[in-house]
Amino acid sequence: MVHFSGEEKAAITSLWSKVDVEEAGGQALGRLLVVYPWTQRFFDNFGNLSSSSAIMGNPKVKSHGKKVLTSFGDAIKNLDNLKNTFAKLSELHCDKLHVDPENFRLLGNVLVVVLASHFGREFTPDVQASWQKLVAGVANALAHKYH
Ligand code: HNI
Repeated sequence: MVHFSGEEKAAITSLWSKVDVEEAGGQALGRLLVVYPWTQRFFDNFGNLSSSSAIMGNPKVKSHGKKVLTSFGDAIKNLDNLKNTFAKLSELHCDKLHVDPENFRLLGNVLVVVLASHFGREFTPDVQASWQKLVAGVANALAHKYH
């Protein structure tokens, strides 16, 4: 199980307090769909995904991205307990949605890119390392119930 030091927790929480969840969530999910187009097949009810500008401007992508990133906020409140926190969502993504867990890792990495481009020099190597650990922890927790 991942363990976060006090410094890592502080780095994660302090950046998180400045994240615009709607904006960053929409960017992260949108970029996932653009950069890894095979992920679009899970969202065939989202309407127009025919080009990168259609994807980035799609209101369903934005609102679902916000939902996903809001759920990351629960991770940040439960850094010592990610597995239990994501147990229900793991079951949902496995049994109902059939999302390959590799996609959780892709989304986590895209989120790190979005944060880096938004925060620039404030996103220091130490802050990045803490966030990489977080997104890996969330991806593992979401994959935990797969069988
Ligand atoms: Ni995901 C629904 C959280 C990654 C495909 N997802 C949700 C919901 C949450 C959520 C919260 C809403 C659940 C509900 O309605 O009860 N998803 C997360 C988190 C990650 C993630 C925290 C982080 C890595 N989901 C992904 C990925 C994919 C994905 C990578 C596909 C590539 N998720 C879905 C789909 C739904 C979904 C599909 C249902 C969407 C809908 O409403 O039709």
